[in-house]
Amino acid sequence: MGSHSVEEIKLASRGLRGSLAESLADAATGGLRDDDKVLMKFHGSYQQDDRDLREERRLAKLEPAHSFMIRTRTPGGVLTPEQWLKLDRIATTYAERGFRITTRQTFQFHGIVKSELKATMRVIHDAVLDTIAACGDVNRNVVIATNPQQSALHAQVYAQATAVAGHLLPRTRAWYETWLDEERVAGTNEVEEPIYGKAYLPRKFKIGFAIPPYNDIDVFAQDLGFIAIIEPDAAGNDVLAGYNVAIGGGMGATHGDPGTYPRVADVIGFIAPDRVTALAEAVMATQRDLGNRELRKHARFKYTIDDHGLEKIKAEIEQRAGFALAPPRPFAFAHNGDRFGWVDAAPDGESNGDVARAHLTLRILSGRIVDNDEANHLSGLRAIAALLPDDARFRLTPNQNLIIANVPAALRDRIDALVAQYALDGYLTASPLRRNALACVALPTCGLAMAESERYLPHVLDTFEALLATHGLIDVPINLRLSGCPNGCSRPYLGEIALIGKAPGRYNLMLGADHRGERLNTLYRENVDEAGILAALDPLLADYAAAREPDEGFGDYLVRSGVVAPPPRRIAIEVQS
Ligand code: SRM
Ligand code: SF4
Repeated sequence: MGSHSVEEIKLASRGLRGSLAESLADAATGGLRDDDKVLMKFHGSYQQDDRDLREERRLAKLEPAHSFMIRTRTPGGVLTPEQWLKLDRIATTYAERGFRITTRQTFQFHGIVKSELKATMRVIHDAVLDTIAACGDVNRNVVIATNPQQSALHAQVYAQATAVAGHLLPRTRAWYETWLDEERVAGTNEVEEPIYGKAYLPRKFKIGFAIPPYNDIDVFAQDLGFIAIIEPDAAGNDVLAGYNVAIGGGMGATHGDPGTYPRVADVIGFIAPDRVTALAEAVMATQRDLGNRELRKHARFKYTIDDHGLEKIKAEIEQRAGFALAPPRPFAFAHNGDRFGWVDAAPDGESNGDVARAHLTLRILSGRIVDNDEANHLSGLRAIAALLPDDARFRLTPNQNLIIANVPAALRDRIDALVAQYALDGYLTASPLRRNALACVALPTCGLAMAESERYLPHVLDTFEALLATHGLIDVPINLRLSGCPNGCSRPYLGEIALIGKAPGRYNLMLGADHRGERLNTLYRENVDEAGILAALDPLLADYAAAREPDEGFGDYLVRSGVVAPPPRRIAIEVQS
């Protein structure tokens, strides 16, 4: 990263401007200056290179094949059909491999060359979207429950969550100046960052809103989670009473560094709905001021909490917010996956006018939307977007899937025909394993990948399905998650089975999480290849098939039968020497 620390770069950046303009104008290289690479993240983009080509280019004495990943900011992952069509143009004009729904309800485009970055950002702006704070040491895209069966509640929670997202957005005009050539007027564009200050946060910060009984956002993996508490009012109608607050979740860890670990969040109390924004600001400000700015590997909020103690952090939050948290209220999660297929929209929900509406959840493997030899999903979704009325919506799910929402009843058959024509109907026949599996991006773009993930998932699914079939378990929902390294972008430590990349072709096998997103898994085999993974799973699946209780999940069975010890709130990802 050059000679400056990230903290120095942020402080000297004049509101995230740095020398990005000069870096972008330098035609001698496809990359950016070192300090600008850091600042670029706050603009929602990463400099990457094609790792498949790295060695070949090194031998040819060429600089790496630089290109950029761009991540949008889409709180709750909601888009209009028109916005979809505009982003589709990026996928067909500037990006490689289509586009990709992420585990935080955003889109990522890969392979954009430096000279086309501005044009791409302009399309995003034209779609009334941006990429501000999609990456970097700031509050990231706020994730929001997507359950289409809870439309009225979803609308309420969505409104609150987007208000929080807007409130915590950096105020600098740097994005508009850099990408849209907004004129810089001395003195007026140098806005203060009232919440962040000049050094922003010590590290990334993540907020999510869950609506029980579904935990489709994995609320316990968030730095700050809000769990909607739904209670009957005097007339017996379900209403939003407020939120339980959970703090200190996080997945990231580093091989060989036992000071880093995945951790599930602690529920610290309950607040009324009108206190959400104040509470979110108080929690983020606590992390801003108490978080570790010396050691980036130890800078996430989970470490701040463990270093200072949960009670002290809670008191700090209450003092900053100006109110005390009430005791947490009861809630229960049933599942952390998505629910596929059509559901009718609730009449009092987000449906518009008198027309009956419905929502269709589609399975998108690894969130990758692309036209290739196997299917033309990009073209299919373009055709669907063109058919939808303005008030229909696309909703991205944090499980990398897609909901086509608010579809007028009269259009259902035509949508179904397009879904079938473009092979988007995999959700109808896929095994539960395939429907719920998550894989992070990893190779060839991710600079941190140690092993394959997205490209390996189809093979893993075929292999695991064959194994499940031999044990009569093909219809059992088992939650599988793959990550190409221990950073955990697919939230793998909440998978009933997880493979964590350790080296090419080698993974740590983690087992025993539940399917509610509440319990972490545990290291079962370290640094094993595919044969080792299958050899470890085979007898466990045989036992599970023989001895499981009705509806008992694989992870729950492994813990009940003592194969895996119930893990603590934080876990080691490798054997500690
Ligand atoms: Fe992530 C870094 C991809 C969700 C934990 N993540 C990265 C980078 C940017 C690699 C890098 O730093 O060079 C990856 C880009 C790969 C590529 O080529 O596109 C990357 N992360 C992703 C996405 C696209 C994975 C996906 O398959 O969908 C997700 C984008 C989310 C978004 O739209 O904002 C993504 N990353 C997550 C999540 C899951 C979540 O937030 O729910 C986590 C675990 C939760 C957490 O933060 O603890 C996650 N990503 C990390 C970490 C570990 C952070 C830590 O605390 O140690 C890194 C590495 C880092 O920050 O240093 C990382
Ligand atoms: Fe890259 Fe690791 Fe995240 Fe996968 S888990 S996208 S390999 S940083």
